[in-house]
Amino acid sequence: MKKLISGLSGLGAWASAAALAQATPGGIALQPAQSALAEEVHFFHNVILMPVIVGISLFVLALLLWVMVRYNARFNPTPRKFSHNTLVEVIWTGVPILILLVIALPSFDLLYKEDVIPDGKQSIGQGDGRTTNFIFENRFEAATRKVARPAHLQVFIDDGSQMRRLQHRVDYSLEGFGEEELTVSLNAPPAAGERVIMNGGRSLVGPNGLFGLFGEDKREVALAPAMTLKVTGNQWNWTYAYPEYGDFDFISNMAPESETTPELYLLEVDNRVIVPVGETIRVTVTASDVIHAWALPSFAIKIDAVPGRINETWFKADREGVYYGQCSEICGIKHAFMPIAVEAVSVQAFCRWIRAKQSEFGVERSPEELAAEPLCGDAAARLANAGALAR
Ligand SMILES: [Cu+2]
Repeated sequence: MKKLISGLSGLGAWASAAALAQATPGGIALQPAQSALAEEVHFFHNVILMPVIVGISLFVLALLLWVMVRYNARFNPTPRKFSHNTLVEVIWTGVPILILLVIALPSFDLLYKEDVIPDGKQSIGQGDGRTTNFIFENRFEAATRKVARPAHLQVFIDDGSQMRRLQHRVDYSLEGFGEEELTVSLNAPPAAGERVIMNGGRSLVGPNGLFGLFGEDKREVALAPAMTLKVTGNQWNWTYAYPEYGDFDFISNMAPESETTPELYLLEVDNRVIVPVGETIRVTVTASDVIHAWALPSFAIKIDAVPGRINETWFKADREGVYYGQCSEICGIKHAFMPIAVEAVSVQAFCRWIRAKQSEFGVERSPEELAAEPLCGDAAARLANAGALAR
């Protein structure tokens, strides 16, 4: 246990973090979804794919039984000899095309969301008890990605302890679509100390409820990545690098059986990947020897790690905790022994961990480089003032 703890020494994170998602003995269902994108994947599976599959299977089974019973030699001694039926042939060609369209359209949408890194952005306004108009800067790298519909802008009030989502037309109105600045006019001014969080972007992830027939519309604007995690598959472990934080890297090996629990054996590692909760993480994936695959079922991520090539995907952990996955491309004799463990912690804890790793690896950072670090830049300044950040 001592060796395991050393990776996170001083953070106390090892023992306290809850396992939120892992493979379980005998499990056949999908692991619980732990991000909006994974929820959307599950929605697609449960509401569209499974009913279609079950329906087709039962229909074909019924046809088979009907043919076997009604048209066997005993019940049908003199069979008819026709070989064509235009109507039936049109139906059995046309209906499968329609079924494929019903499956394909939402699945292309999902593939796009998994593959394309979202570029949503956040503008934050401070309440003072009087101001009702807040500006969302409608500027994106690609002009075509401007917020163009009310659904692409989500407005929240953050009172310091919780975020409350506001409703378009009920709580606020919008002006300036297609322009560089969108004005959010709230019906009631936020109190002093409250913040107005405006998330805008064209990439909406999460189940849409299918017109309210299957639950509520839970789509949220996917924000652009706050940071990048570089993953390299090796025979038989993973290397994780943090390019924006001095590019230190470390190897994550499977924890030996004697140092973990029976439930987590083959899933636990000696050095977990630490990421901030609630932030979009860009993941770049490659390999050093043969093809591996970095897979985290609870985030609906499975992406090949190919030597000489960089693949890219993203995820956002909504809750603090540990998420387990496994290499998912047979890569050699110890393929089953290169698990993945991602631990999502608060931004403050993440930045403390980054600082600890930087000093452990002797990463030299100028004050400017530290200040420019995503998420931790401001925290670094506060660290210098306050000594240490409370978790
Ligand atoms: Cu592998």
